[in-house]
Amino acid sequence: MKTPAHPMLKYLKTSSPTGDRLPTILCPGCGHGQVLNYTMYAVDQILQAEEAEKEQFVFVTGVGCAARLASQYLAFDSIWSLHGRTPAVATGILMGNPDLKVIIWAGDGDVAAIGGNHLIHACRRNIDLTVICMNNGIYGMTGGQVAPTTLPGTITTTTPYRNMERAFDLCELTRSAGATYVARWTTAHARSCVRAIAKGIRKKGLAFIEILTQCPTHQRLRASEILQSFRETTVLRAQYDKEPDKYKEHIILGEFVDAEAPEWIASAQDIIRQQCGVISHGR
Ligand SMILES: Cc1ncc(C[n+]2csc(CCOP(=O)(O)OP(=O)(O)O)c2C)c(N)n1
Repeated sequence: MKTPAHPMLKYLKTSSPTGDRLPTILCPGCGHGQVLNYTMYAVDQILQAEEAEKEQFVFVTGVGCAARLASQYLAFDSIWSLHGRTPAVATGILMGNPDLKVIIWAGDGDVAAIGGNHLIHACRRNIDLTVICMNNGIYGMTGGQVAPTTLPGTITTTTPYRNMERAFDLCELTRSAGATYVARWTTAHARSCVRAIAKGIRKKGLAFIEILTQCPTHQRLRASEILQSFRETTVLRAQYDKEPDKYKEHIILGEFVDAEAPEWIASAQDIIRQQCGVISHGR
């Protein structure tokens, strides 16, 4: 019997500039492919509900394994842009056409190390972007080096004796910088990821969704072992709030912000309208 095609294949290109669309360049067991899948399910929900058209979606990526997912594989408008500069490129796209649904797919190194400054200012301005950070806790593409998200004590290729630095809590960082939707899940929480991404896309403002992903190649563990550890080392926010002492070593998952605040592009458009009376953004 013929295996039915995966329902999200309809959103992938039938061929890529480098040849066949599949398999992807990702290593076996990499969690980034799961994030691609979860994002497509969220986009599919929005398209099925006729809340947006396919042509309104634009994917922006920088550099890294996570960044390779969009232009090579997606049958959506996309741009493979500059390392860490995705919020700046995405802001330009939205200024040109504020009706677009702009989604950034970024690695933790991309958006929190070289791009950390761009990220916090995009949050502060509350720009209508959905930033999906695939956090594998290292620089995957360049060989597993330590990142600002690497947990203390972790052995990486550049911290062979152990990482002595503290890690950024990206949800705390983006919350305090002004993002109006912030959530954290892992690749082991498929439905929650899809729900959070769909909510982020619907949010008029900056949505930051951190998804902890596995890198079996550099973490030197099987994907199944890392997924199991995601279940064991994390706790839902509601549970943590009830028993904070019990879960003080755990990573907290859930929604941290779901708020409303003036959105930067809309405010800029208001000023242009007041000053010039007309706005044309090419539609
Ligand atoms: C300006 C610049 N600096 C550094 C690099 C080298 N570099 C390529 S990808 C990368 C980080 C990738 O890590 P991450 O963003 O976490 O993505 P992953 O590969 O883990 O998905 C770095 C430092 C580069 N390509 N360009």
